Amino acid sequence: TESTSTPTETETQAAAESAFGVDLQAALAERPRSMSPKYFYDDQGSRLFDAICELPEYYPTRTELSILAACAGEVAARIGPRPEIVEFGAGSLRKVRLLLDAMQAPARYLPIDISGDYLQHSVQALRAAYPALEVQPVVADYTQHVRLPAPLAGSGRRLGFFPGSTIGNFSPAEALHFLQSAAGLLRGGALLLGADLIKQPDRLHAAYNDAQGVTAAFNLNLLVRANRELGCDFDLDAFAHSAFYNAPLRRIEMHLVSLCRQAVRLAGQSYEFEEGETLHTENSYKFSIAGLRELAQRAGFRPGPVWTDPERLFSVHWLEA
Ligand code: AVI
Repeated sequence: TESTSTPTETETQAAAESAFGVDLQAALAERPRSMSPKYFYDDQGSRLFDAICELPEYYPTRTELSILAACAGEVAARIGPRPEIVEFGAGSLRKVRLLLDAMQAPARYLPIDISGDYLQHSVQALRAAYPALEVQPVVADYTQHVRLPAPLAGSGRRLGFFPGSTIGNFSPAEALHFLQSAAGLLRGGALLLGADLIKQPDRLHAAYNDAQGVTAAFNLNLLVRANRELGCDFDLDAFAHSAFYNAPLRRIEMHLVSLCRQAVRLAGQSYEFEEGETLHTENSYKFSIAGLRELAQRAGFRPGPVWTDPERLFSVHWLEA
């Protein structure tokens, strides 16, 4: 039977004990309040993110695609024949297809993603488009320790792929930790890493405050999700999207701002918001090319070529593991 739209008390209690519920309770109890951006990506959040990538103001996706189209041949030559491609996340089929099309007989594609459903979708699409390619999904949280299957007999080097500047959503310590584990996983191969660059604040501001309000809907969807999954009572009209560039910290910050003094319920507890108080929902760090290379080096990579666009909005880095 289908569940009704109003959850029972037991269902709400169970939901409150989920990772999302536990983390939201902790966030509401602390000051300042902050949540991990990973909770944006339920079905609706993933759809909204796809819509963000199409927005005129959101330059990273189309810029990175143009860089990848231009450098794919050189990437293929560098990694050599029969490579195995390991993608961290599985949300960028268009991007990995640019690489696969340029490769000399890629041996295997290993997308690592925490969402089994999303992985299945990517896997099916790629199998249909590349019948000769072995596609082996790995359901795991790539921010934690991951074990990869042994290399296929006769395969060449491993190429890690982490596009989209998702590295910018990690804290500096998390980014270093991620790169250290990636260097371990890819030893003898390389990582192709996409990173958004520091630029004029107004350009950054526009990318996270689009005219159509899609980024605002993406941010507020966190509260929609909390209401649906955890039985919270966030008043969606009493919170507003706020995104700004914090120049000294080189990051876009996204917050949900309380527009009045109000209380919100979660799992039998009430949490007060003052007018103007925020729930910090995301950081999106921006990098200098030199800063990113230095970080990669500290993590155990040997930085190689960097490709960028004529406006120097975005960068793609070759990091030898
Ligand atoms: C997924 N990530 C790299 C995006 C970013 O730009 O930090 C998420 C996003 N947040 C708001 N717009 C897009």
